[in-house]
Amino acid sequence: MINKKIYRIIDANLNRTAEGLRVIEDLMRFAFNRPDLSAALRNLRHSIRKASSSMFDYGILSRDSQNDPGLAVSQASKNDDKASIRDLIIGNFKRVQEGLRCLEENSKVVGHYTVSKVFESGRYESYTLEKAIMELLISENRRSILDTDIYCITAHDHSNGRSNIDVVEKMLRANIKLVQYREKDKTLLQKYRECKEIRHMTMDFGAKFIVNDDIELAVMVEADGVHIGQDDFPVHEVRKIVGDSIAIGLSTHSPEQAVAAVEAGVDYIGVGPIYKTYTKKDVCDPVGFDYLEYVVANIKIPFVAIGGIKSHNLADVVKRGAGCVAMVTEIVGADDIGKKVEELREIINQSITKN
Ligand code: 3NM
Repeated sequence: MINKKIYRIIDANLNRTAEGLRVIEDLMRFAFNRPDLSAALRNLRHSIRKASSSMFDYGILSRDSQNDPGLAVSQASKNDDKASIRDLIIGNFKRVQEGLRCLEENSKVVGHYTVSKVFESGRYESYTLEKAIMELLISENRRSILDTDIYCITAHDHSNGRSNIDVVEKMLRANIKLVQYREKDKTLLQKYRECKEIRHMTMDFGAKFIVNDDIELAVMVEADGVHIGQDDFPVHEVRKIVGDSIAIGLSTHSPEQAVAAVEAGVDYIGVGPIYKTYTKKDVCDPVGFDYLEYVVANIKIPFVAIGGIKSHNLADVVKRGAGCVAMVTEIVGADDIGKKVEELREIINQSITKN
């Protein structure tokens, strides 16, 4: 006689496992554009279906969905509320792993010992996939640092006598969501103190904070990112110090440097100088639109256009595909930073719609 109670559990967990895998599989396929991970999840789903085919009929015949007390419990509970894609992925991996464990244990009871081993190896495979996908999410989160229109950078010398703190506060009040601290001529202690304060301010306003050049300072003040140049330490060494959650940005000035930056694993690149700039010492001649257009067409990681960008030429840069634009003097040197940001945003919005 078949053990209906156990087969009912097997049926429920086959569905739980396959459905959980399908949710993550579709996210990898449609939201993350990762056919490799989507295929790995699909293969796992199929291998479980195939291995369990001999139990499938008994499982369905033992099903009694109408009288499953689990539905009423689930409908009445908010434990499965998902606030983000990350929650969705974590929740569904747990569902898959719990499902596979139930399958593994229960299939032994009904004499399917060999099949139980397939469920066990599937569970281990799901742990590996979970790790790969969590790494992907962490890297996507770092890259999302440029998901904004204007990237503001400090420069005390160009701020009309105002302090960096004063300038940053005005930026944040203008709804700027990304600020880089860049100061070449201050002591480490001065920089540390200013960065500490700016970190608190950016947190309060829900903005991201990047520290220029100084890797240790970025770690100390728990910045969201560090921005380095071509002559700074190699990216893999910087990664060792900043860990997995801090984004690394790198200034680039040519297609070769862009390709190398992607290979080195940076999270975003600076593309410039688009126009002549006097703000950065020792920077190369303007790279113009050729390099910007190359990046738009060929580089798959986020980028920010920089160098000599002002109200009068901003539209040309945006129309050529720059989704995020960095400006130093145009913003820190403005008499009214709030008004300047508003004006720049209007230009950006008009240029995007006219694209
Ligand atoms: N990096 P402004 S150009 C900090 O091309 C910086 O990598 C550049 O200042 C690069 O907006 C630059 O005042 C200075 O021209 C940009």
